Amino acid sequence: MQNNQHKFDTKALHAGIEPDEATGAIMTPIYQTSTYAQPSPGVNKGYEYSRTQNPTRHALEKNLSALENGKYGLAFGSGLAAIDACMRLLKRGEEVISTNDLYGGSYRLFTKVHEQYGLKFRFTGMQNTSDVEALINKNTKMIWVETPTNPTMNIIDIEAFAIVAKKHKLLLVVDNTFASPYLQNPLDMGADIVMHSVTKYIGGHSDVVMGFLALNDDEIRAKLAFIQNSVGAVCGPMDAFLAIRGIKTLHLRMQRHCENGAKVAHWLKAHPKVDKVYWPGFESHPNHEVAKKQMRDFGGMISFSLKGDKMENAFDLLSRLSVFTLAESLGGVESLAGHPATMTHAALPKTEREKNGVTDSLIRLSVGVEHINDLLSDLEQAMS
Ligand code: P1T
Repeated sequence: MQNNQHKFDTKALHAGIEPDEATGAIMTPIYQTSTYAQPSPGVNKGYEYSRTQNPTRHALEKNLSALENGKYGLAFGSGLAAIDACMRLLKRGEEVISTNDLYGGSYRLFTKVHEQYGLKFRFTGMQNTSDVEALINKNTKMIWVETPTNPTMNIIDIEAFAIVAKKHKLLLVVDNTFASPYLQNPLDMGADIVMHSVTKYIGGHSDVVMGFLALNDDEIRAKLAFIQNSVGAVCGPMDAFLAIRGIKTLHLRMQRHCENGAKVAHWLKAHPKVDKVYWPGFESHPNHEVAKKQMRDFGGMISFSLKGDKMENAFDLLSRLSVFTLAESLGGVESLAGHPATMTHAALPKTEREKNGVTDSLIRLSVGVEHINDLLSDLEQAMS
């Protein structure tokens, strides 16, 4: 069923997914093959070698690009592999302006890998377009936006930066991992490429590491497919199958993530031991209006700090949790808690992370789909 005019919930199940031609199997088969028989040289059924094309991966790419309202999709071996492919669109000496509050692994890839090969990264808050415009020079080629940001949940105005990018002929790439395509579709707001760590909400079951790019431009698609095939940054067919299966319930899971997220955020805000709560659904959030404009709901990611900002208090709380699991990652059905300063954002120098609010007591929650009463009681007992 290819009809991309369907609503999100219908597309999640059906876009790009056809019953198997050979058997009628409803579920896309796992084409666990590296190669394909050719009747004669140069004659094939569209598949030659699985680094270049694989039918299970292809079905996932069609499905997920439809959810981002994109013409094309490319699935990678991880979120970072997808980000890396975007950077390989650029040449030595060219520059990227990126939000300064972003996943620590993205920061590490930019500063420790791509700077070595001659790319230059300029980091800024991205709360105003004028701060970004002040950094644009003749070498600037890309604006890298992550929104909501990891872990302090800043919201960046995608439409406003799409206008800046068009004006200066820059590529606008949006890391949409925290929102998922259910909450936000950056291509509709003028972004050139949308990037996902499929590992998170899209896969949804903490059983796959995968990345994804969706886009509309034919030329950029050809360049990215060339890079992906040349570098070999592809996901395997089994993982593509698991992602397809996960996506079938993305809309249902996201509804509960948002519902539980709102309740946990309000509960934390009222707690006497909690200092700051970072969640874009609060009217007091500095970018609440932008969040309302570009997101359909506010998601299940929340960060909070403790009064006194002591690392040992954060560690103590984290070790007492039992329904929330202390672990890296996010977006799975089960609730996770993390300590960004020593876990996901350990790659950032202390001064940099503290400037962005990643203080010693900051705790990040990925609120799952369990019963809300169990989540709140768990937090209550861990706090006391
Ligand atoms: O882990 P991987 O699939 O390679 O995705 C990297 C990535 C990219 N962008 C964002 C916003 C992310 O949050 C991540 C991965 N993040 C974690 C593992 C984490 O716990 O924050």
